[in-house]
Amino acid sequence: MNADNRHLESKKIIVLGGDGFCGWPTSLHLSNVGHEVIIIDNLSRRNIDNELEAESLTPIQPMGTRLKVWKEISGKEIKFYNTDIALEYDHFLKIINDEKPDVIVHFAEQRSAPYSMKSSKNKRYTINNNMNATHNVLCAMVESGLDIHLVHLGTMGVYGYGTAGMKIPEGYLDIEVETEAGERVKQQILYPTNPGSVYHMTKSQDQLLFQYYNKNDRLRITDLHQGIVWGTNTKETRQDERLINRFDYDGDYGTVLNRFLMQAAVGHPITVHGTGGQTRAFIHIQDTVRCVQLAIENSPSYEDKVMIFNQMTETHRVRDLAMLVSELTGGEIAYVSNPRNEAPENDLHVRNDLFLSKGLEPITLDEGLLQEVTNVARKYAHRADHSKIPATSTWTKDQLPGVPKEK
Ligand code: NAD
Ligand code: USQ
Repeated sequence: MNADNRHLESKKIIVLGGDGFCGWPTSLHLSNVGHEVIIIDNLSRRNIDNELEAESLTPIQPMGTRLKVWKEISGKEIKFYNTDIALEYDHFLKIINDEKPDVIVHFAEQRSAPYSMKSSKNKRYTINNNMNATHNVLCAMVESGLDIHLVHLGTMGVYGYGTAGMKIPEGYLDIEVETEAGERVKQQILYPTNPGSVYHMTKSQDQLLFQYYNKNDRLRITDLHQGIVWGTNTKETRQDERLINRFDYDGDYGTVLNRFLMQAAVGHPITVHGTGGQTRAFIHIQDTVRCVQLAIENSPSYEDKVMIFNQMTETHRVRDLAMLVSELTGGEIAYVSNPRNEAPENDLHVRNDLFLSKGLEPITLDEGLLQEVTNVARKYAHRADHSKIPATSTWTKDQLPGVPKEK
């Protein structure tokens, strides 16, 4: 028996957002290890590419081709519904009632912080889409009356990055309060959120929805507080070029490490925001799919509170990543002014004992970086549109209300 299906009991799993960067390789992995997988996606991410006139560096195929190739290669069928879970509640509920899943994995949110900060329209879209998507999932779970385990992809960004040197716990903070009678009483609370963008704020709100529905309707929920995902392919997406995963590099959707790798590969300066003193949490896409599998296999029971895992494997300072990529490739580093409103320097220490205790064996930067540069960034460099690289979405606009313009 291979390590991936050691504990396998086949389940019916609906993957919301299964066409996206994390959702597609996760769907293939869960199908490969023997689960029945159904994807729901409204293809909004592909439409946003059209809107931004930006494309994945890798040549991703239409959903129909992806599923046909997977069937040819694995013999396994993945069903697909094109539905907007934020806007088409009745259709979504009908799918849940018809399919009767054991598990729902929820990736289906607008996930770019810069995109969420571009304009009022983008802020409102991100709030409407993400809040309604998550709330509709919870309502449908209750209304169906089915016993479904929800696994949601949250973010490390809900914690904020000013933790005064302490290790960020997995979701909950132990506190002590003083009662009227002067006694000290211990309590556990959700770690106070400190989001850094409208997008990150939706993930903070998601946490409250989960806490409420867990308390009121005893829903079984796992929330995965994921760090920045890097890398492109997994064991499954590597099997045929037509299964390739997306690779975002544009100023809105490209995440920092993949952007640096791509920039170095195409001869663009590596764009460090500010001093690059920001420290963030990271995880490779192969570990993402493995973590989701582990979360499914370790489902909470009715008595449990919302189970929260920190889904990250390493922390790095942005300028250190830039230097690492530069040493590996000879790429030049450019320190550019920071379009975001964020702390210029921060330390970050994170607990991730839960996944390690469940058997996660993390892929480290040392193992995967060079392979990523050679097999993906350099291979598809000819598809890059250099005009899409600069990050142009600013967090605060020049003139703040009530603040006099500087002379
Ligand atoms: P993505 O944009 O590539 O994928 C999200 C998918 O959800 C897309 O295919 C999109 O079409 C779909 N979707 C969005 N709204 C929908 C709706 N209303 N109805 C149906 N489908 C909808 O994003 P990703 O990088 O795969 O991220 C997936 C999840 O993981 C997100 O919730 C994100 O917040 C979280 N996450 C991502 C990262 C990262 O580095 N990529 C890190 C931490 C957490
Ligand atoms: N940065 C640069 N140069 C760049 C791009 C980014 O220095 O060219 C800096 C940013 O200023 C920021 C850091 O790198 O300080 C991370 O930026 P990012 O775009 O890689 O990550 P972020 O906006 O936080 O969002 C990404 C995903 C989001 C997920 C989050 C996890 O898009 O969906 O929730 O990572 S976390 O950061 O842990 O909250």
